[in-house]
Amino acid sequence: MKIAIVCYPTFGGSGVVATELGIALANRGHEIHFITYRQPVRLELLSNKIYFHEVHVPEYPLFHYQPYELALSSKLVDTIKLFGIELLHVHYAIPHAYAGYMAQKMLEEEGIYIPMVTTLHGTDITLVGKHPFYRPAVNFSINKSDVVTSVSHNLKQSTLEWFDIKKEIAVVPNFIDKNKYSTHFTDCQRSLMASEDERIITHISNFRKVKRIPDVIQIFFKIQKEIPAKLIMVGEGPEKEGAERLCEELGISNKVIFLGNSNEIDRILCFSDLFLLPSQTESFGLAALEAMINRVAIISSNTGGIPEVNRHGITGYLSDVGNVAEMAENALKILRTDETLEEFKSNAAKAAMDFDILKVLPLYEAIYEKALEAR
Ligand code: GMT
Repeated sequence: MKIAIVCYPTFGGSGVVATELGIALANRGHEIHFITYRQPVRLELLSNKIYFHEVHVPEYPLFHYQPYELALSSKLVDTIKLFGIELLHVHYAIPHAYAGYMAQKMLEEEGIYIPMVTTLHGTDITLVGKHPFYRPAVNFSINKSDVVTSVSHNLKQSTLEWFDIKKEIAVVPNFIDKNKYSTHFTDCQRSLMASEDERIITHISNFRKVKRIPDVIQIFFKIQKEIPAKLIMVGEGPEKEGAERLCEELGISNKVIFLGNSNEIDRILCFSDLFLLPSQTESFGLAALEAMINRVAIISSNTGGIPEVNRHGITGYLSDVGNVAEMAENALKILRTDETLEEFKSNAAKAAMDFDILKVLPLYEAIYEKALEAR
């Protein structure tokens, strides 16, 4: 199949899923065309099966806001025609599903019919999409998609609650490619980060408010009072500066390492013992799944789709949002002895295999085939 994928090219989970999906589909022989404003961060190699088409938005002083949707839908029309693309898969409803629908309509004028699959990722529904300013457009473009998928049962439920959806929503969970993580980092460079007796705790995100970064710091503050430990913070975002200040105030700056954005998540996770994800909401929690496949136990909130990934008492523990005291206690339960830690680590890696790419990819392929037949 010739498939166009539209996504955000940044470090966010939806962009990562879209990129990994495209690469995996290309490995199975499909021709993949990424169409977005920058080359996706996890897309390193282009080939005769993987193309990248950049959307340019010319600056014009008349425009207070540059019209990205317009440029994207025009680019979709041109690229779909030029390469004979058969199917469009957009990740994140805003504005991708909206622009995709416009492209479909323009192509129809020329007798070209191309189905659109829309994958909902979370914040496009739970935070941004349901805002009254966007709701009608999001509602419209979801209903106009040929197929709608959601990355968790919880997100499907939220979408049905907040929008007036007339379409069936298929749940296709996020996935993990074990081969990408089969640990070839034997010494894991653990010694660069911590001493032998210290546990390594990690948090990876885009440092937005929804991630509850101060909770991450407070949980760690309680942990390090009881056992030797280091905290590694990976990512960039608006809450980072405040987090650095909080570490200083709490007197733990020497135990917290802020690494910034990284393309080498697996190198970092390979020496991590515990992953903290105390988010306010999380449609799935891809970062937790990536930690799990790297044998890292999870302490998380019990919100959104996280309980579909992290299993209480098995791969880690879940607590109510904001309950940092319980999260720290549970973390200590896992971290105190090598035996318990090892058990949680190995459970996490096993459970992550439920989301093996080999199980999930055929679900998308079946959806594509059905969408093509229906057009
Ligand atoms: O977590 C973010 O803020 C980024 C966001 C995105 O759209 O890139 O992530 C969402 O999609 C991921 C991939 O499906 C999910 O794993 C995240 O849980 C979801 N984030 C939220 O729901 C907050």
